[in-house]
Amino acid sequence: MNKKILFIQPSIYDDWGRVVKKKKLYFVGLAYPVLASLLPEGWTAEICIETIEDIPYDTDADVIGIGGMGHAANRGKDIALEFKKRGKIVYMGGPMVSLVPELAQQYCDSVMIGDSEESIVELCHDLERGELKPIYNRPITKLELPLPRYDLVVNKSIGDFLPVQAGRGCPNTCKFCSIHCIYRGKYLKRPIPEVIRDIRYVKSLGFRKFLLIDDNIVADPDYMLELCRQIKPLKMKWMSQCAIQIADNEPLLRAAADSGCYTLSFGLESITKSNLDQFHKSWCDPADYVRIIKTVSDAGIEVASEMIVGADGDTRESLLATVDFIKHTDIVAPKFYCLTPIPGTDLHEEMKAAGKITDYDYFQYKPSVSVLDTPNLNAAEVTECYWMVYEKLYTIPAILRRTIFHRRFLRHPGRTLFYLMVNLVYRDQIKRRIAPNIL
Ligand code: B12
Repeated sequence: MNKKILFIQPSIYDDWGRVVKKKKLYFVGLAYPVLASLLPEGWTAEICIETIEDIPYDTDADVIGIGGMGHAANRGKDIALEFKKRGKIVYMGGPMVSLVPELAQQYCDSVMIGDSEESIVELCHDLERGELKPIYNRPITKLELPLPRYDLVVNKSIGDFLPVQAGRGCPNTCKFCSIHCIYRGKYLKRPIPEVIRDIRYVKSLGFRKFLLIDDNIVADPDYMLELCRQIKPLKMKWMSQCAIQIADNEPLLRAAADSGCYTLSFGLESITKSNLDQFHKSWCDPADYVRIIKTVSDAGIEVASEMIVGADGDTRESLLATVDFIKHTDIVAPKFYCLTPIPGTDLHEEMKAAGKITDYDYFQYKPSVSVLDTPNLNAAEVTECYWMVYEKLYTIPAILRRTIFHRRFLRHPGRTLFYLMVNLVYRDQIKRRIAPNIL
């Protein structure tokens, strides 16, 4: 028996309904290399990344798997329908689909909710017997994985790093976060030797950098410390995202920098304390942000930031103050998202009950368009403020101040030039009204 799965990572639509295409995709997801590594005997896999490749609608694959984070699900559903028209068996999975499985079911034969390591094996066996189930939902309790099938993506037009995962989930309970919603505080860690095995393999493929795609690598500081110790001798460079607590753990911060960590992205969300309280993130104090950012940056790690526009306490003035705040810190790549009531999150329930959601077409939700009326700004005004903040932060003088006119240029010219490039890409996307991301 020879069966084949074609995994498709959909692109997104721009505001004019065109599929966004790029020459190069910098961040490759890990889902498909992991799922492909788990297929039972007799099954082969192919991965198509639509942002950089054409979709082979005339494929000889027996079954099509379609994922897509956030608003990529919207493109994903259209691809699913195209394949259905051609008589293919189509199933969907991934974070957005997991949150609204009933919606996804309208476009495909089967839906996978959450972790799919066990579900994918079950699906293959069911297909062999011709007994596909409409829903697969098998959360995993142990995170032990074979070597991901990086070979299926390395020859594509991708960046100079590959994704590696050490842990999944996050113990924090931020009200807006899909991860809290999917994992409900569950935090799974892989055995460190397994993670090191993956990093060694990434290195053997000729990559000198990796992206640790964990949701919050500092969730277990002892684990992270040991992981950093074991990464150090591999002489790799890496970046990740985590909670700001790392700034107050000097040995951990040093170990991370020593092991090659050169960028950490922090969800700062807001400089208004009441907004953080609204998000169930009261353990963060904006009064401490300047010190935290400086501590991390002084340790030799660049700080990228993720913040939210459209919290209850936001006004035009508070958002202008946010712009000013960022300009006076060492943040090298500031990013923003309109507060979005992702279905399944506590935020969604609260906003729905309060009648503040202006649009329930979930697959259309995107970070650049607000669907929430707030006490001071209506949804359209929030969207306008989102672009205003970006326009003000991504002027050429502001970009140069963050990069080649910043003291970091003398210490780390190579990585500063990389961030100059990232900032210019973001600037271009802002001009074209595409939410900044080096996809
Ligand atoms: C790396 C990453 C990115 C990279 C891109 C990676 C890529 N090209 O795929 C970048 C930085 C570009 C990015 C962008 C965005 N991201 Co992102 N990203 C991640 C991150 C950190 C890791 C993804 C990953 O590889 N995980 C590891 C794999 C193994 O896990 P997984 O993807 O969940 O897959 C498992 C299951 O979900 C399932 N599965 C996944 N896909 C599929 C597909 C099929 C067919 C099946 C059957 C199963 C299945 O099987 C896997 C194994 O169990 C996740 C957080 C996370 N923990 O996943 C956020 C995350 C996926 N991103 C998120 C968001 C919101 C975005 C953005 C919208 C942010 C923005 N404003 O720009 C954009 C959207 C970009 C787009 N759609 O084009 C949200 C998704 C929310 C949602 N409801 O869908 C997440 C969950 C972060 C969060 N805390 O909320 N992202």
